[in-house]
Amino acid sequence: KKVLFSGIKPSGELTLGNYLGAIKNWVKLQEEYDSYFCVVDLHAITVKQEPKDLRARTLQILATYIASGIDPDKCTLFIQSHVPAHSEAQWLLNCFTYMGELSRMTQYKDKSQKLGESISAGLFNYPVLMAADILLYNTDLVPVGRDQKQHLELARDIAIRFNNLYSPTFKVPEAYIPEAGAKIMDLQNPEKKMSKSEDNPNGYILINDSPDVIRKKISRAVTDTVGVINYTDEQPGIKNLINIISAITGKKPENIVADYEGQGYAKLKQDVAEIIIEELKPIQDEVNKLLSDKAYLESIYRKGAEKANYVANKTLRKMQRKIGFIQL
Ligand code: AQP
Repeated sequence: KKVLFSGIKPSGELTLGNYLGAIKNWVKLQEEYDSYFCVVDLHAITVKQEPKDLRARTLQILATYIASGIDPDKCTLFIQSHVPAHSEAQWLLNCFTYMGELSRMTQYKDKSQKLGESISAGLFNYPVLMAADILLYNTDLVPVGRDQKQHLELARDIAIRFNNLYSPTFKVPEAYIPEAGAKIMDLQNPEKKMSKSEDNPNGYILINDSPDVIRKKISRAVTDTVGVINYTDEQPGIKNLINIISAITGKKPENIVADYEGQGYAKLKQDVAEIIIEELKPIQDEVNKLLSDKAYLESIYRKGAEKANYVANKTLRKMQRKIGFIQL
């Protein structure tokens, strides 16, 4: 079986973007691949985190994976910091990555603009840690939203560079960017992707939002003055709502447009809200159930850590040997 790796960072509550761009697709892919799904807590601390919240969210994300249909018996579910090889491999790979490459990453540029002087070195190095995550498991495929494509390309470049410098060590991973849900946009600013660390809560739907909150946020979503439902870049707000329906129902955007011929934005918004509520309700109920059984969650991440440590340490030892470290 080919290997698949992906993860989400516990830097905020999960959004509909994380769900449609990542988790929902993993559920399908797990049948076909030897899958590793990680909660990437080391990535989360690249920006300031409250320890109590970080702990709670880490478990919540793990529970959301399972509640969404990721099967712990088929996949390896683990927490990144339980596998120290990630941090160590990152150091090694740092020495094969150029400052110039990292400073060209758009996510870094966006976030550093927002944070100014107080940006951490960790945020700058973030893509190297992501490369380590992926390369340690001999990953073939990395399902990500479109926003992560550039980071994945860097991981490929680093792998190829290391392989050429020493000898074939890493499998060179491919990105898998599913069309539906590839990029869900901010409801208040549909030129920007929906993000869990966005300040304005009206911009995102949380997986955990109540039906009333979902209805309110969708009804306030920014649209346009055209007044006709089309699927076009000229109407990014409407396009985003259509994309959300498409990602949830599997319907093609052009068929959704046809369904709404002659109808107004209010009807479209009402329907989007109900479709989201119906999709999220069973997940919310299951997450709550899982979170009340901490012993079960612990058994899952312990089992996951054991398998992940075994595989990751093997790759790490290989890297150390090739670099020229004396091994114990
Ligand atoms: N808006 C989105 N549309 C589609 N996919 C998305 N993803 C994130 N936002 C969208 C996908 O979710 C996965 C996990 O992402 P992450 O948490 O590791 O980092 P991120 O991409 O930086 O996510 P956020 O929500 O924007 O977090 P913050 O605000 O903390 O930076 C990835 O597969 C990503 O593509």
